[in-house]
Amino acid sequence: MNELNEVLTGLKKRKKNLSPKFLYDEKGSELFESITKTKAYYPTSAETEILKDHSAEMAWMIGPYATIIEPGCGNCEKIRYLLRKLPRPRAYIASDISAEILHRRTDDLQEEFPTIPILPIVEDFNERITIPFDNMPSQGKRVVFFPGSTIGNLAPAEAQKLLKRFARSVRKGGGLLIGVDLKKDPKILHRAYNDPEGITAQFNLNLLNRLNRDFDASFDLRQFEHKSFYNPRRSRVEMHLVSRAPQTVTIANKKIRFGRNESIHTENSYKYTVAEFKKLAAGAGFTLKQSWQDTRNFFCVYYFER
Ligand code: AVI
Repeated sequence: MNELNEVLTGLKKRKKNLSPKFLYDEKGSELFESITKTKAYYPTSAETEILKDHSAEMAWMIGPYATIIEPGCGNCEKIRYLLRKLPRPRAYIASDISAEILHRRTDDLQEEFPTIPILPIVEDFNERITIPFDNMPSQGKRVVFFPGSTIGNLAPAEAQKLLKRFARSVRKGGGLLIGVDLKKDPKILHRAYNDPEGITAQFNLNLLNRLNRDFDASFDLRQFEHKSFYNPRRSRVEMHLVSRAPQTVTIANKKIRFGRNESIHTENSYKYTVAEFKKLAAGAGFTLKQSWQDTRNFFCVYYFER
């Protein structure tokens, strides 16, 4: 299905929804980066604290000559903590869909780590995970590094499919170092997805700007409101855009009607206890070797092996 049809299909449903991938145009990616710097959005600072404090142990568990694969590396920031501690890594393979940013970030990394081969690959990890020199023999482990609780943006069944793809990529004996947000007091979750500066609201509403630009839509951003809340029954934070009034919007000449308070569901962010995530990963063939949490127990980094 092309993207316009995907958008129209989502908006014609009784419960309107859009894929969270539409949140990340250039402006959306910038806004997401700003979210990670707010005080309210704890996952980034909590995960960074864990990586800073425990990367030596993580590196020791991974061992020498490892090939590290980071699907969707974004700004390639967090891998630095691991690369500083890994004994003689064989390569760091970083993939992302945005070629320009990827090459800029991996050039900087190569300068910082001149002895480690850094290999950028432009691709969408939801479609494939390419490993260069796949058939060359190697001594060390293959390890997928997947921080940021990106796995939480997929429903559990989809998340498990992706974990299975990771398991195939790292082969038997390979590892998975993954950061996943923990269940916690809903008040803390609520604040993280409704930051007082209003950056998450801008991030969510920017999706409508994108539809206006890329799909010839007629959304008036003032007529929609950001709404985000924890749904305890589904163990997820939901993000919605709520229509402030009855209105009709056109997208590529198709009319979409909105009732007052009708919402477009734009993202889910699933939260897991350690036991729940361990079980999800076990279903993909991974065994938990170690896990680390920040001092507030908000976030968890897990090391699994296949
Ligand atoms: C990218 N992802 C892990 C973020 C999250 O927390 O689910 C996206 C996000 N949405 C709103 N704030 C941050």
